Amino acid sequence: MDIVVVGAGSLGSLLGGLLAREHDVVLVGREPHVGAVSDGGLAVTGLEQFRVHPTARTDLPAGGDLAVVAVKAYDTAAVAADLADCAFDACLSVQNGLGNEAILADAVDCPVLAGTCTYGARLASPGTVEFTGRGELTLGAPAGGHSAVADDVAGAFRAAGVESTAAEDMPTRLWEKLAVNAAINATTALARVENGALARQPGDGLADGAARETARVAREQGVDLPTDRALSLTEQVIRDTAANRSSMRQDIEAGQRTEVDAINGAVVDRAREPVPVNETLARLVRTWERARDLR
Ligand code: KPL
Repeated sequence: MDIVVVGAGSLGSLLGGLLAREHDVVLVGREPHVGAVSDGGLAVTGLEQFRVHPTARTDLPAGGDLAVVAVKAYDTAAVAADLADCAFDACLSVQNGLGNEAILADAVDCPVLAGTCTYGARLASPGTVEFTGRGELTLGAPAGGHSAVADDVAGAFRAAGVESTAAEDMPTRLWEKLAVNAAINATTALARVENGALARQPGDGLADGAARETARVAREQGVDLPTDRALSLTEQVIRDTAANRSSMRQDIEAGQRTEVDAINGAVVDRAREPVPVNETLARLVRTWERARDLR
């Protein structure tokens, strides 16, 4: 398969590296990472160690079989506008937050799949991505139901050793992932702790509060997400990624804008009743971003 990974950050680079073992991969990203990959290939370190030689570039190619969109949520609209001029057979979002697929689907002329990915990765240096957590990729039609395209894409990912499942209940999966991200990302970023530190907080901690509120808003939106399920998934991810730095903590430590609008902000925007924990987390992170002129 000809696969273009749009967004060669930590997750995009890891997925691109894993997929390049089986498929023709183009990684679209920024300098100096792109130059390093072009010159010496992409080194994957950590849980698996290998080097692959995907094509790396800073602009989109004309098309391909699949575009995997892995850019930060605040860049989705810009990438969607660029993808509108390309010819892809399918597009898959593996981004954090809600609403990315709708933005893509408005712009492109091919099926758009939603994906949730729990693989852990860290860009160690230009040309090197550290594989920090073995997870899984779940993908399917954003509104739910069976998708033959999702079956094909999941099969292509599995052929490259990426644990992947085509799912028919993506709305629930997306809200489950949102609850986990709402709980973990801002709290670990603001407190500058590894994900595992949240396991040592009392049951009424901030992370739990954010997950509870997110489950309630999901139900308000007609998605069946029991509070217990949101809490147990959050606990499980905290355990599975205990040593990892969340993507929002990585953003803050790199002095970059975060995805808070698409995570805690998305919960606040969709809530019918007050969501004070998500609101406070979103405000604190936005205060940090404004102080650095990042928004
Ligand atoms: O997806 C993540 C992220 O960091 O964005 C979690 C699941 C919180 C793992 O770190």
